[in-house]
Amino acid sequence: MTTGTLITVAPTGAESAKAEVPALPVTLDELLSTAKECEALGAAVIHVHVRDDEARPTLDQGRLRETVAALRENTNLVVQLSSGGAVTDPEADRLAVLDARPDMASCTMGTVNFGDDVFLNRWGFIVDLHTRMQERGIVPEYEIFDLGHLTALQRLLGKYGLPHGGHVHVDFVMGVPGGMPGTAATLVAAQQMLRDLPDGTTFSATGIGRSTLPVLLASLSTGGHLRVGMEDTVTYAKGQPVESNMQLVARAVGFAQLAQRPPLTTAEARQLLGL
Ligand code: KMH
Ligand code: ZN
Repeated sequence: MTTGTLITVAPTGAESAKAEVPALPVTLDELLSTAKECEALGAAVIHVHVRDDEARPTLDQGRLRETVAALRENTNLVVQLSSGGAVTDPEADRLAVLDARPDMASCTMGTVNFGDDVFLNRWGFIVDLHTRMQERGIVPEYEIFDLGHLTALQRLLGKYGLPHGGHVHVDFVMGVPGGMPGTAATLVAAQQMLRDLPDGTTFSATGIGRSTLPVLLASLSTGGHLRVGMEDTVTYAKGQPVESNMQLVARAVGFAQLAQRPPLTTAEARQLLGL
């Protein structure tokens, strides 16, 4: 049965520079006002990367804790911290993200070329993330950058069991240079592979850059959910920079409503995700 649409906003990421993308929310105040406005529009989950005073990506524990607390105080959004960080972040710091006790954290299911860089995710590190989240009652979102990452997820769940809450939710991050392409055909192929995962597994999808709209439309039409935001997309249309995360969330909500799959509330999102 097709449900409403879970909309996740990923407002900041670790890749864009504030100097080049002035609308990027990088301070706690900017993040909070973005979060509140995106929630009012229909987002239910926020995928968070934090920045330091110079707007550089950081995994500083104090900042992560302060951000989780402030989002909880000011919104009902499901708070998902990135354990991916930036490609330069050491494993120990990425694992320590879980100490900030978010509702959810990302868990990338394998290594992928990431433009000119490598986003390294060793098997042993994935196991540590998964099992530590089980112990701490944090719900993972399994990030899938390539089709083989789904096979790794099947292996992970087979060996180490279901995540906290028992529900499996994956996010297809498509169109990264070095990962799977952001096309409808690839999304359908990825979706077919979900058959090898536990019944009821849900997926959201996001397309980087110019693959944003094809992936969004393909996900909606195949029963998937949506992730949007300036982590993934800084161009709204050809030659038109994104003005704000709200602009991207509003567009996603509009498409979801047209598809007769309106946004899930934050309470419905918690139920879906097993929180
Ligand atoms: N910044 C990328 C290297 C995640 O948040 O878990 C990794 C990333 C995935 O954004
Ligand atoms: Zn991220």
